[in-house]
Amino acid sequence: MTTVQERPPLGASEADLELLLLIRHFEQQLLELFAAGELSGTTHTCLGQEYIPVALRTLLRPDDFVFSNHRGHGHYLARFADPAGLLAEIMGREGAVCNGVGGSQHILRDGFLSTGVQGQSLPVAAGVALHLSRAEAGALAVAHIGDGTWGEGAVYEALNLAALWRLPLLVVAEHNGIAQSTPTELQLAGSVAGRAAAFGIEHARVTSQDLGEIRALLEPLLAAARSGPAPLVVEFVTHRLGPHSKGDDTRPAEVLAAAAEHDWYPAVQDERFRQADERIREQVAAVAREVAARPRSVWADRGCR
Ligand SMILES: Cc1ncc(C[n+]2csc(CCOP(=O)(O)OP(=O)(O)O)c2C)c(N)n1
Repeated sequence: MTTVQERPPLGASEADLELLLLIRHFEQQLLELFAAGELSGTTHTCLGQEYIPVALRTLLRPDDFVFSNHRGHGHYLARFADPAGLLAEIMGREGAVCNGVGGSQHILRDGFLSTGVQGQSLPVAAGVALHLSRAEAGALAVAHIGDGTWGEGAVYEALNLAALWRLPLLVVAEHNGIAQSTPTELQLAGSVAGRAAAFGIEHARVTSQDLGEIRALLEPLLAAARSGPAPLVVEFVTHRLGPHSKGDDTRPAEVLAAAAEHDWYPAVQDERFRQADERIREQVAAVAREVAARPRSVWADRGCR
């Protein structure tokens, strides 16, 4: 069994560590709020996958457009560091990013759009990439999708045009081995790499959770996608620690234990970590108390922030 000491350090700067912990505690707080009956609807946490948007944080530019999916809180927090706005959105309270209309999965803010409809973002992202290639040289449209979403036809229409028209489209595939309750091997023929290759699209596979290693690998690839321009698929081999949404984990105990073995959280337990961990846990709890005390948001046609 891998022990804490044997795990590699994450290569995390102070800002990286704070963001990793912000996302982790935000997600855990959400699950607690649901369990306490404080939230309605549903939510999909990115527990275990936090390091992906954190690694990408320093590689993305302000003029890039990020398309997120149903598991998007980490993507949003890495872009805006705004837990109160996001929680207010999920709780339907004043100060919500989209007046509480979008909830957990549908957020629009300054070059950031999320959707809960699997595959929907890819054609839209390809269209935005086309615009960017004409109007904002060097900017990328970045779309996060899971492994299950490679079963959606819209993905391939988008990849086809992205390759044909040489669009600056970065597809981030968060391959956590399961789509809701279906293991990848039961729903995906071939591989993500093979599918990118079918369109002549560059593909990179990231197995590390070390932020420094990931950035060193991806920096030249993203630079090439920007300057080409050209599409790029980056596949993160990752692990979903929590349920699909709130309490719907169908995986047997040994599979859950194997996923937990890959958690970055126990791998960074030094003094710097422990101090930040406590501080940020309390900070997120304080945000939750403060947001819960706000008046309900009003569904008005005021657009999004
Ligand atoms: C078009 C469409 N079909 C089905 C669903 C229901 N659904 C939501 S998430 C999900 C699984 C997605 O799996 P994956 O792409 O692997 O992402 P993960 O949840 O593992 O992050 C499904 C089937 C949906 N939201 N949209």
